[in-house]
Amino acid sequence: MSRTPAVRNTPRAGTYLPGSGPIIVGILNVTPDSFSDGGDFLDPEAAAEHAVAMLDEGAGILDLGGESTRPGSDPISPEEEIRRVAPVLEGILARRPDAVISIDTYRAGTATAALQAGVRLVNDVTALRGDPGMASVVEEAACPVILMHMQGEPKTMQKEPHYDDVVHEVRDFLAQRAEYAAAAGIRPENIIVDPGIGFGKNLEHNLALLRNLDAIVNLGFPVLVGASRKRFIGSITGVQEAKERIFGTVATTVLAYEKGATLFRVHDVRANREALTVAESVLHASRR
Ligand code: HH2
Repeated sequence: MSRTPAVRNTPRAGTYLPGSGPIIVGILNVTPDSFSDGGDFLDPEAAAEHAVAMLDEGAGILDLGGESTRPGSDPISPEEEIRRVAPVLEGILARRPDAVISIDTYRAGTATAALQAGVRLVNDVTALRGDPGMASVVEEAACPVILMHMQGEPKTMQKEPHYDDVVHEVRDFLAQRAEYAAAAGIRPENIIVDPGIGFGKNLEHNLALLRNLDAIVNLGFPVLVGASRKRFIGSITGVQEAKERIFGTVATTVLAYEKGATLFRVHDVRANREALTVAESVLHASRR
C-alpha cells in the first residue's frame, strides 16, 4: 500500500474478539459491482464518511472490501484491489484512529498491506484456500481471521449447488479449515467461522444453515453470519431491490443471535443494532 497512514500501523494481537455481546460488522464495499451497494462508495471521502456513520450507529467492526464476490463476479487484479481500499482505510483511520477494521480479501498481499496500514482482522471468504501465503500472514500478524465456507467460486457457485447434507458438510468444512489454521500457527482464539450464506447455496441450503446454526456454534468458535440483503431474502419476501431487504435481514440477525452467532455482517447498521439490543435484553436480561 503506497500511502501508509501515520496512525496505527501495528496490528495488535487478538485485540478484538467477541467477548460479552453481539457485534455488528458494518459492510463497506469499495467496488463498482457489489450486488447491493456497488458504486455507492467509490469516492474515498464518501466511503470514509459512510464508515464513520456506521461506527456512530453502532458498528463494532468495519469490513472493508475492494472486490465483489457476488454470484457471477470476476476477480480483479491485486493492484486494483489495493488501489481501491488504501485511500479509504487511510480516510477512516484519520477520522477514527481507534476504528476496528477488517479487510475482506483472500489475497495475502492485500492482507499484508492492509494490516500494515492499521487493519486488525482478516475476512477470508476462501477460508485460507485462495492464496497459499495467507495463513502465514495471519499467523505473523497474530490477528483474528474469519474463515468462511464457499462451495465453488463466485463466477459459477450459484449454478446448481449440491449437498447431501448441507449443515454437516459446512460444519465439517469449517472444522477442517480451523484445524488447518491452527496447524499453521494461528491461535484458536483468533478463529471466527462463517457458514457463508449465499456462497454456493440455494434457498433451502441457506435456510437449513440458519435453522441449524447451533451445529456450527457448537464447533466452539465465534460465528459470523452474513445474510444482509442477500438474494434468498428477496426470494422469500418478494422484495427485489436489494437495498430494501432490511426487514428480512433483521429477521436473520435476531434468529442467528438466538442460535448463538455473535458477529453480524450487515449493510444497515442501525436497524440491526437496535434489533439486537432488544433481542439481547429479552434473552439475557441480567446483562443490561
Ligand atoms: N458476504 C459477502 C462478502 N463477504 N464475508 C463473510 N465473512 N461472510 C459473508 O457472508 C460475506 C462476506 C457478499 O456480500 P457483499 O459484500 O454485500 O457483496 P459483494 O460481494 O457483491 O461485494
